[in-house]
Amino acid sequence: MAMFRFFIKSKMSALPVLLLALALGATTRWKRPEPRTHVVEIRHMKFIPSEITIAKGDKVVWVNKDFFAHDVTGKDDSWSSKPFQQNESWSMVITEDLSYYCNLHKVMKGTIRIK
Ligand SMILES: [Cu+2]
Repeated sequence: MAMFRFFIKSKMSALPVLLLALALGATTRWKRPEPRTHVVEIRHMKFIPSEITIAKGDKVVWVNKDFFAHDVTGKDDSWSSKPFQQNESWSMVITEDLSYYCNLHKVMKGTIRIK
């Protein structure tokens, strides 16, 4: 009888442990995916693509494919890359919606949106 009672007891206490394990497993599975890297090419005086939508914390890499320097500057001038040359790149981790342009060629514009 004592054996039987022990069996019931241990069965009961296994349930919360099982639920906890399931909950932990679910938390791990549903946590944010790893940050991704997105490439924006600079080619023929354009940012390509000029508009992208990404996840918060993703990185954007601008790669200059023109024969001359460009930069990436925030629309409000609060941040800027240095000018970078052909086949050079510059990157930034994005945490908010941004509009930017090239301060060397002000017609060049781009937008990043957080989804
Ligand atoms: Cu430029």
